[in-house]
Amino acid sequence: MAVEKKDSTKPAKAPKLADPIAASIDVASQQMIRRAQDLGVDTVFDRAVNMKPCNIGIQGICCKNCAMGPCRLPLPKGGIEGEDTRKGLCGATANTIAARNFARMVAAGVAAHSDHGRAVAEVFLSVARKETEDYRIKDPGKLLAIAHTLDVATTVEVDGEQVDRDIDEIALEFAEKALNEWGKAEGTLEYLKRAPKPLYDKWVKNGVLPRNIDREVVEIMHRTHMGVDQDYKNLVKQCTRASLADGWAGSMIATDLQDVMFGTPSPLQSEANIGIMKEDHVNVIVHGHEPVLSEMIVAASQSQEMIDYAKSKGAKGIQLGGICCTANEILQRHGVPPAGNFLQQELVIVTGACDAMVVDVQCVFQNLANVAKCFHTKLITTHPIARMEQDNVIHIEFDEHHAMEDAKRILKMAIDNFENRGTEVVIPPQKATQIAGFGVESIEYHLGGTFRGSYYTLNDNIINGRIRGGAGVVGCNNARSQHNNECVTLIKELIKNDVVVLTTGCNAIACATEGLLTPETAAVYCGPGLAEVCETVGIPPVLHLGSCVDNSRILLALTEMVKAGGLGNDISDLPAAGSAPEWMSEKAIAIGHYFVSSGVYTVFGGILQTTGAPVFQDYLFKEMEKIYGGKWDMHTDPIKHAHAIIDHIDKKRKALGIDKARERVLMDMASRQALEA
Ligand code: SF4
Ligand code: MSK
Repeated sequence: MAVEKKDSTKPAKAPKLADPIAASIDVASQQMIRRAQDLGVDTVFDRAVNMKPCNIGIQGICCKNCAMGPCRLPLPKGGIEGEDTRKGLCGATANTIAARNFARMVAAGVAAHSDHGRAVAEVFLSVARKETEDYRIKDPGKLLAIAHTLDVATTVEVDGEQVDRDIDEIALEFAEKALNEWGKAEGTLEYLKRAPKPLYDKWVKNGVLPRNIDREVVEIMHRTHMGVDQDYKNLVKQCTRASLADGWAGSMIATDLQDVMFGTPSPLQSEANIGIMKEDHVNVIVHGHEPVLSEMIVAASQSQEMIDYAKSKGAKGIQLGGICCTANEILQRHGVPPAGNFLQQELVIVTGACDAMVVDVQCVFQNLANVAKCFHTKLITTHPIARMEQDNVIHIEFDEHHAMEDAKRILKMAIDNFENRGTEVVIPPQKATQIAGFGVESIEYHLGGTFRGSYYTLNDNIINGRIRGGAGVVGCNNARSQHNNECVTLIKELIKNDVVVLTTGCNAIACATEGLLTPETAAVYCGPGLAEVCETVGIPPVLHLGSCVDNSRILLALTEMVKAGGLGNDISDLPAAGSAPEWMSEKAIAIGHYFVSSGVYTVFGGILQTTGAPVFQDYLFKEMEKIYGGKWDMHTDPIKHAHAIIDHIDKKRKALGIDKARERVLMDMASRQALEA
């Protein structure tokens, strides 16, 4: 056969450029994508049009778990008729391969969240041992409230009477017991007892109580090694064990201890989008997930010493901003505005006004280094486990024992860099106002009031039909779909249909950018019932609950709804659902699986890498519901996605016998009068 030779004299094809309007619904992002293209700087949006995903990998049916592979098991054209005979060299079926791949995503997601949790617990131990002066316990009330979860006594007997125990003693015992949850030799995780009793009993009955956080991750890696667990149902069972160790322990401990050390969030006003950057200020963008360093950067940026230093270099002050979940952490507690979400990380550098970008762990593009090289931006990595190979990246390893010193060193570097900006600074003007800082406690306060602080009022409004139900809409952006479009379209459809939304992560930043996080949104976008409740109480219909690890707050909010009564006995009885419309991270799979294993119907946008193994996918999409009351689902179209959630909520309302109440609430005045007559 004649082989056509490549003509090496032909110039290489120029890479295609993304259409900025097709790439993002956000005008500021469109402007920055265009500017990057004009300057010859490639961004994720351009790379996405030049590299298509592998058609077999995307279906979850490529195995590279041993060197006899990769073995690829494409679905036959026209689907499978009769027996599915596809198998790898070792005989692994499509179900085994897809389940192993899925399980490894769960393991990576659990590891990421929980390692973050461990780092926070270690800092908390340093605080309890008085090894650092830079951090302290800001919310002792929260520590007292969670002490019981690890059997830490808050009182001691003195002369036959119970008196308050010393808070430092409580902190030390709690810190040691919390860290033990990662590697204890016996028993099961104590934190899971915070779940409703019927749910906990379900986990006991099915033998999925996690033993310790690290072990469940290690066991997934063992089971998915070549030739170990070759039963997809048994693999899914281990996914449940590991993901529960994340949602109800690793992530939950992270959230709790961050609140204890840095303060429990309460509602506050801020802004969002690239337009928060200021031309005449030193702009420092923090990005990643762990708030331990960024808390210190916030404190240092407010110190007179640093403000004076910035002024001495010709700036009017220091403007902090965030990307991804580090942004959410410092937004929730200090009102520091996010400059953008996941897909905007390169774009903030393209402004030419980013004097330093400080990154810690997770969701950080390696290409930031290439973009930073085209501008004056100092890119600073700070975590020993997250470095970059490019030589323009500066590594300043952060240590909680001299946290303030490290933070000031980083800020000084940014301030010194202010004078190196080029003349061509372009900051898009777009920014939106937002109310953020919600949590389990503040929802209770806002909806229950000072004297009746409980979820009773929320439940009551669900029972009487003003609120149809609730949805936790969380997760990332994904360059395979238009930036922010799925998140925003889905949420608008939900609130139009009286579904109150709890949001976290990059989805929350998308909502903030599009102006959905203000109480005024209710009158514009909500159905009449939800609008009435939001206007009466003064809250947005979309409540920002924080970062990725703060999805644990959603689990606890659902638990409070069960406890408040009137909506069944378990999370699976509630008219509620979970969703990740633009997911991309392995952490999203871990979150989805702990939601499902906690009884929540959970819908993902885009595509789940399970479609190439229909039997395994059916197990996730149908069979899991019979065990835990929750199941996976997938919808690419955001409107269909929203209506799958609404249908599920209506099904649950019917089962609870509260569907008629909603019909009454939604009757217009004429129908009411006709009925009264
Ligand atoms: Fe192929 Fe089996 Fe090796 Fe996977 S484990 S690469 S299916 S031989
Ligand atoms: S940062 S995991 S892109 S939400 Fe938590 Fe955003 Fe997803 Fe990262």
